[in-house]
Amino acid sequence: MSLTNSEKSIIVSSWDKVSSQAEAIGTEALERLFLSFPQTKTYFPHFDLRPGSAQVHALGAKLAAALDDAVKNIDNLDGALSTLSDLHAYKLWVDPVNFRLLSQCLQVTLAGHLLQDVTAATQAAWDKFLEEVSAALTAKYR
Ligand code: HNI
Repeated sequence: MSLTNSEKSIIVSSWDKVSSQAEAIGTEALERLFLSFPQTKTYFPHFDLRPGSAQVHALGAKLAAALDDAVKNIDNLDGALSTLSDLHAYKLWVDPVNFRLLSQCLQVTLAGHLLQDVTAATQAAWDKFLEEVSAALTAKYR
């Protein structure tokens, strides 16, 4: 189901509050992913996955930049994420179930940065937004 205008404005305003910490958010979310769901590490045999890894930090920064771009193009997620969608489907072959796991880690991480700005409505909007982002990134599998 697509995002309502009110959900879109919640995403834009809450991201605005933490976007200066975007790199840290991306990195922390990946660290949580590898710690909580170790099976996801199989996609990164070529990475140093230890805490504090420069490679994880670099990918976290790219992940955050992609999210920033998605927030800025919230009305055209498919278009904004098309290149990344090709990458994940045709080159990386990431199983779509993993997107749900990363979305959960991103939500916990975001909550740790938004703190008192997290309401039930914020949480629900991010859950839906990340589902839409994941759908755009996995659309090419079908
Ligand atoms: Ni993902 C590379 C964004 C989910 C495994 N991924 C990227 C890059 C971005 C990115 C940006 C860097 C592309 C480049 O260098 O041009 N990935 C995203 C986003 C999501 C996501 C926005 C979901 C919200 N990726 C996942 C998931 C997995 C995943 C769920 C697997 C568990 N991604 C990868 C791998 C790479 C990658 C593997 C390549 C890393 C490398 O540098 O070799």
